[in-house]
Amino acid sequence: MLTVYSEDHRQHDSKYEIYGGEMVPPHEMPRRMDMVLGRLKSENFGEIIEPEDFGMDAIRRIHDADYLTFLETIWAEWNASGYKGDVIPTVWPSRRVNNLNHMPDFPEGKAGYYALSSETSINKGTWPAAYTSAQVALTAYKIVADGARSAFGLCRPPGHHAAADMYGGYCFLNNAAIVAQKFLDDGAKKVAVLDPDFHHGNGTQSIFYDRDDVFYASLHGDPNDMFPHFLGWAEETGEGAGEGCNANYPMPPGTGFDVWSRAFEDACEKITAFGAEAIVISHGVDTYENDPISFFKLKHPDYVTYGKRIADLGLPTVFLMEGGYAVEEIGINTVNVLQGFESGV
Ligand code: OKP
Ligand code: ZN
Repeated sequence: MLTVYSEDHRQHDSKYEIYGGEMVPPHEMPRRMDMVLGRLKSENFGEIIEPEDFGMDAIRRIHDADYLTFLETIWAEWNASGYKGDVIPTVWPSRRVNNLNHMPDFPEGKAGYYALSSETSINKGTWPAAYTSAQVALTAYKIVADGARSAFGLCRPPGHHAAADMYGGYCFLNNAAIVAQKFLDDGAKKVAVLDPDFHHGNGTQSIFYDRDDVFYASLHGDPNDMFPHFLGWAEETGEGAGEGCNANYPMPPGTGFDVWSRAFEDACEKITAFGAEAIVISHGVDTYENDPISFFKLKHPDYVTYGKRIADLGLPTVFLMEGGYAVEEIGINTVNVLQGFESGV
């Protein structure tokens, strides 16, 4: 399997994340990619190639123009306003303060307008890094569209929390949604996005919620106990034409592979019943037992097992990196899934 990767992600390197009332270094850090690259190489997994530049068209199919302009310009505006740090939102439209007919001029207001949450800082290089991350995803797509069974986009920053006009959860552009839409625009009738990342992919769900051409399935920490807290319940099954095309599997703290893999099997069966012609995997490995911000209990071999189950779907498959914060072990778990997949092809 080819891996697509660019060094451009290093430009997204914010200093701080607000976590538990403290300013800490972001859990989503550049070193994550070094660990995945190291494992890909030590396992001789396959060639690692640079992304092509496909421009903005596929990105604009998912994200609103005003939101993209915001991402491109907010750091410079923030900096010009006299603020010294990273862009960190501190005020949001809320239940009683929410006249969205006006976009505030001041950058703090703009950040709050577009932000899901405050842990996601924007620094000078965030936009070029997010742009290239989407190009990494689109290049992985192209490899599969050209006939390969699978490809791995080693994306950073990740994407599944980003909606049409919202960033947060370390995400800016929804790489998985961009690729799913590209499959459709190039002729596929039905595509699935399967999201084993520990967190609910609220962005992907919201982008496709009323549509019957994309099936979204997510296994994640119960919103009662885990970010993003306000989406990801099992009752969310899609709406309108999309009714029945969304499947959420929220699970409680301590969930191990016995329970998790049954939910995974159900998601796989639903995707087969849906009739997907291709699949995008939101490849997060923060389900790992030692992940510092998560609470599932998957172990190294479990990743091989579910990677093989993905292969059994028999679909053209684009893997896109999402989360995983047990940094020293992210490479093992990430590559285990890919090796499990290849053993099942
Ligand atoms: C991104 B991905 C409260 C905690 C926020 C954000 C986690 C984002 C995970 N401020 N935690 O799905 O791995
Ligand atoms: Zn995650």
